[in-house]
Amino acid sequence: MLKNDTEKAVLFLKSIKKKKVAVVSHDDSDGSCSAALMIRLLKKVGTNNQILNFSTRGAPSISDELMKDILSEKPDVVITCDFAGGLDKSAHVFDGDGIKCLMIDHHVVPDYKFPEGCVYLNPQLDGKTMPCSAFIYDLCMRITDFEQNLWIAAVGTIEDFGAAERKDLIEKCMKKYPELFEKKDIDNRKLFDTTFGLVGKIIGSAPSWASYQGAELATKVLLEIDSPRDFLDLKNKDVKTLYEKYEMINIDVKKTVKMFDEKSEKDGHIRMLVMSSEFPIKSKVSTIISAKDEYYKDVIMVAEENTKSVSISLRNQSGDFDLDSIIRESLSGLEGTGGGHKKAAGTVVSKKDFDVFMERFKGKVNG
Ligand SMILES: [Mn+2]
Repeated sequence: MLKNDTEKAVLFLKSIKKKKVAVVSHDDSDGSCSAALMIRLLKKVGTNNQILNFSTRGAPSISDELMKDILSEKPDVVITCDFAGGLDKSAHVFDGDGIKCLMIDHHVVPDYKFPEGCVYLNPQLDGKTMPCSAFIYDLCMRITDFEQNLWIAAVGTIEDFGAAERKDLIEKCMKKYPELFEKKDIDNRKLFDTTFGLVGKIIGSAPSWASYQGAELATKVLLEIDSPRDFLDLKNKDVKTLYEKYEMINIDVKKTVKMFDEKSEKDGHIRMLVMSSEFPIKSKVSTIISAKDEYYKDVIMVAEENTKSVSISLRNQSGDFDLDSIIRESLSGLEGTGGGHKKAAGTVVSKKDFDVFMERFKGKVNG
């Protein structure tokens, strides 16, 4: 049985000195914020460390290619943040190379078999759900005075739809930067539309135009800038680039959301649109759609056809359906991968198995 050993994690982090550290994070906002917090902690409490950031590459796991790139840097320590796929397998690879591992995630905990000595933390092991950046912020606060980085945790929390889970953190951030919150409302959907919410939107759009390198740039920016006010004045060259691209992608996202309103097909509780864009905007689009009142109870599916597969982003805001398990069950024996959270998940299914997958999925949702 896995258990959270926070003390062990604290000791692990405090003992990193004169080491080469690879921080590997999910290629989304919560991942970039988690990595930035982790690196800021290591810079504050560590001495003479060399720290690298790697982002996952389209899948929430360490792909063979990414593993090769990490190992070629010969790190002493690897810290993973905010992704769950095959974590224990990756840990065994690192362990075999004599690399020490700390793995922090907040997704559903699979039946992991970690090597001895690998430290794994997940709020779900304590029966709690919250974004990874909020969880990492708490961990950092146990180690040092870390409050100046609260805004980064708040950005990741809002982007991961976790405001209700971490009301305390968001309210503190509101008190610190009152002028950036036009509405003092804890409703996550309203938080997106505040000036503060724009920071996360800009950070979150980076992987859409530059995939994992975009996520790595987002982390870099969060290390260069010390407050949301400095971020939003766009004086930093990288932030300016991020902002200009964000605006471009936003046009495509708005178009697709409108298309969903007009052209999506309804089948029982399911509402689906097949879209196409030069940017990977599916999950952004499905998040926006599921936040609308009229789709609250629906299972939203935003799909895109690739050469050999169909990839789908799924949302169910009401929580009536456990998307993570419905997807996993529907994929059983088929060529495809997928999963995520109860209310937000994704899958990539081989074209030859797509019809079978959809039939099973509809059966489970519509009964
Ligand atoms: Mn994430």
